[in-house]
Amino acid sequence: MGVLNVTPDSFSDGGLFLDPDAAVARARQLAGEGADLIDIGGESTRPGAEPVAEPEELDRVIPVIERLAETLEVPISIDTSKSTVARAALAAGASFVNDVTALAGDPGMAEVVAESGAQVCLMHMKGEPRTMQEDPRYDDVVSEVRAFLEQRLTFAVARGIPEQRIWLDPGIGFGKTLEHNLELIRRLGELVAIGRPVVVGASRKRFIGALTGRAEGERLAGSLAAAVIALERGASMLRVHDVAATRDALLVAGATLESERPGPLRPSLRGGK
Ligand code: HH2
Repeated sequence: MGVLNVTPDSFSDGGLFLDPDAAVARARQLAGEGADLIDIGGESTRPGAEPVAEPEELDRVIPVIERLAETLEVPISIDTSKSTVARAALAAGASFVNDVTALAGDPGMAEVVAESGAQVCLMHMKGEPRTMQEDPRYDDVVSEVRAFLEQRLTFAVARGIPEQRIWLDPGIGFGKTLEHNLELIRRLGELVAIGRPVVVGASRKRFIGALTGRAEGERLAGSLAAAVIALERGASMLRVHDVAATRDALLVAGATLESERPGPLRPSLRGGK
């Protein structure tokens, strides 16, 4: 999953792709580098981020999706927690909804996903972006995240979204300390055991900066280490900014692991199954 933030303030690519021409070119570049899905977002969820009003979010993402939908050879994901934005994005050609609130942020979201036939990623977050990094605490982070994801999965299915269309994500960096993030990746198998494919978004995140002392743009090597371990622990999709390098790392790691154990769950991004 290649990240495309059409925002002025995202933590690593904020301001770079706010111009629709630049955003469209970036999406094509990510697809050319080997992304299987392009995740387009118009609202930053970095720690401390302020919410974006719906008209502004629509203005940022819809023109880009409209221009890409007909020509891009890979599916498009809309990274939003607003049902109106998801509905418009799906109408414009997206086929995947990446909701960092796991359908809990907007009461209309489950229905939009259910009716459209789109796939959906349900992510764990403790609190909300503005305040989530203020001393997050868990008894056992993996058990809590697992219980939350199971509960949101049950909710989504009860609201008419077939289980086969649902992906789960521990939400690296969303209300988690460095240790919480490392433990979630280390014990990812406990989340894979829920039985749905797991997405991991560790790319360029703050915990990598905390370990390496590097700024956002210099965290590729650390991000690749996290991606490879996540793959080895059963992740099915990695949400990343640096697609070409990640693809190579995953190809080599995947080929090396292949003979040892069955590959991770690889659901198709195209047929909804
Ligand atoms: N991380 C971010 C945003 N959306 N979605 C999923 N499913 N998983 C993630 O880990 C995740 C996500 C934050 O990263 P980014 O989009 O690069 O930054 P920002 O939120 O500042 O736009």
